[in-house]
Formats: sequence, C-alpha cells, structure tokens
Amino acid sequence: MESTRNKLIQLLAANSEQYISGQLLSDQLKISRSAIWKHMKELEKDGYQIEGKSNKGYRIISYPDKLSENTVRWGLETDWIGKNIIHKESTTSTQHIAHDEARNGAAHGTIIIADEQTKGKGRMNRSWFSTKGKGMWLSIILRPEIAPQQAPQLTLLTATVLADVLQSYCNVKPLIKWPNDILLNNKKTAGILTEMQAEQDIINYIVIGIGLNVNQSTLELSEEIRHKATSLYIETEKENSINALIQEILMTFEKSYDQYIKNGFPDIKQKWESYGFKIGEEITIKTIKDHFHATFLGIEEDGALRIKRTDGSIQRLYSAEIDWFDK
Ligand code: BTX
Repeated sequence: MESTRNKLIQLLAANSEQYISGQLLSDQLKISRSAIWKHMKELEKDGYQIEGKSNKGYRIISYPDKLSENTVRWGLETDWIGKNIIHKESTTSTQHIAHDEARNGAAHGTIIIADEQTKGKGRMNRSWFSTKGKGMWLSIILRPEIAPQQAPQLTLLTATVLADVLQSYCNVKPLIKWPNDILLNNKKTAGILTEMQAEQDIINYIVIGIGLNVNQSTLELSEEIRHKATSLYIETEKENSINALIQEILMTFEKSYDQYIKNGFPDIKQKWESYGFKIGEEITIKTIKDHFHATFLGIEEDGALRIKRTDGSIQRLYSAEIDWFDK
C-alpha cells in the first residue's frame, strides 16, 4: 500500500505542471482506476491538494507541510544528495539509523530525517533536545574520498552551509562558534555532530548530524538550555517550513561539498572566518588537561583552531572547547 502510494506521488510530482490521466496512472501502477481514486482521497486527507478534472486527469497543486520522504523530495534540485531519503516520525537518533544504513551499504548522499528524537546525540556523549515537529533533525551519509584527518573540515564546511542558509534564506545574522555551534544573538540555534567509520587511510563513511531549532517558542526549549539556546522562531517571530529549510540546506550543502572536493579547503576557511565568532578577541580554552586564556586568530588550512598564547607563541589545537568573558 505504502509503496503504491509513494509511486503515485512520484508520478504526479514528475508531471506537476500537467494533468496525468487516471488511465495512465492505472496502467503504470497496475491497479484499477477506482483504486487510484481511493488513493487520491487518502492523499487529500493527509493534506495534499489534488485537482481532478474529468476529461484531463489529476495534478498535485500543493504538498502538506509535514515531513515525509515525498515532501522533501518534491522540488529538491540536487544531483546526488537526498536521492535516498529515510523519514521517521520518532526515533532514538537519526545518527543511529544512519550508521546502520551506512554499514549496510547506503549510498553517498543518503539522508535520514525525523520529526522527533528521543535520544538525540550531541558531541562527547552530550544530549541534544529534539522537540517533536519543531526542528530539523537530519543526518547525512557521506563517502568522501579524502584522508580521515581531513574529516573535521567537513564539520566546518557544514557550519558554513548552515550559516549561509540562515543568512540568505531566513534573513538573520548567524555566527559560528568554533568548531560547530551556530549562534544567533549569542545563543545556540544549531549544532553539528560528525561521526566517522574509517581505517588507517580510508574513510568508510561519515555521518554528519545537524540539529537546527526552527519553530520552538522559548517555553518549548528545555529549561536546562533556555538561557543559552534559541530558535529561528524566537529570533524572527516567524514560523518556517522545516521541509523548505531541509531542501535549502541540502542544495547548498551539495554545491559547497562539490566545490570543496574540487578546490580543497581554502574557500571554506575564508567563509568560515567571515562568520567566525570572537576572532581577534581573547577567549578561554579548555582542553582535556589544560585551561588558559589566548587570542583567537582564526582557523588553519586543516581546520584546526589557531590561537596566540599570552607568551606570544602561536598554537594550533584540534580538540578544545572555547569560552569567553562578556565584558
Ligand atoms: P554539542 O555537544 O556541541 O551540544 C550539546 C549541548 O548543547 C548540550 O549539552 C546542551 O547544553 C546544548 N543543547 C542540547 N540540545 C540543544 C538544542 N536543541 N539547542 C541548543 N542547545 C542544545 C552538538 O553537540 C551536536 C548536535 C547534533 C544534533 C543532531 S540532530 C540530528 C542528528 N541526530 C542526533 O542524534 N544528533 C544529530
């Protein structure tokens, strides 16, 4: 039932400018015309607007604004990303599904999306609050032909993609806090988690997880994070379509990724620094064994954090947390 329905939507979507006759649909799907009619009624119940004309056939006028494989696919103009879409209403974490799928051979560019995550993952075993229907909870499976040491560059690339989309599509002024927080008004609105399965010189796959707070009101953010987190809705007082945001992000990601594979990291570095939070300012750095003040100079060609210590020495750091004092 489900797959006939999906095929039906795909047939209609492929001809969205024209009517497609009931006879043609019935031939293609190998079901009766009255079965087609029943499917159309079911689609309408789900929020699809379908126009039926007796001597012409059917045409989709609009899609419901709820997440599904079909609603994300409709209008997604990409070559390789999102060609395979897995949607769950509720799941522990889209990262878990992505790892299972990747281990079973899922293609480069496969995406997993969920309305809700019950065990959303942050970095270093932290949790990520993923309120039902209020944000974008997305994982992307990649099989890049780059060295495993370059993988952190993809996190930085993803941060620039999010910043670009938020700026151009949502008209806000995002900043990126090293390495991967997207801030609006100094509060976190998105986070990125990159996980990799690699052997010594070869990446088997990478999963990039992106969490973006979209339509939460302040009260809908968990109390634990309310003082330091925000959403697009809180910042702009406008609701956004999560479907449309996913599409914008995927299209921008594909372009940026293809350029990165062709031209390397320099363009990403420059863009990242144009959004970089606290560049040129004094920050505090926390590593596993140390805690000190330094000036944040920017990022290195390989994506490391570049800092100047108080004794004047320049250092690069690969794994650290940064913080700052508000004056
Ligand atoms: P992170 O470790 O940088 O951030 C986690 C920290 O951020 C938490 O400890 C908490 O303080 C705060 N936080 C938790 N939830 C939120 C939220 N909704 N908004 C703002 N701040 C929050 C960042 O890790 C990586 C997050 C990736 C999330 C995506 S969602 C799709 C995919 N699936 C999954 O399980 N994780 C990724």
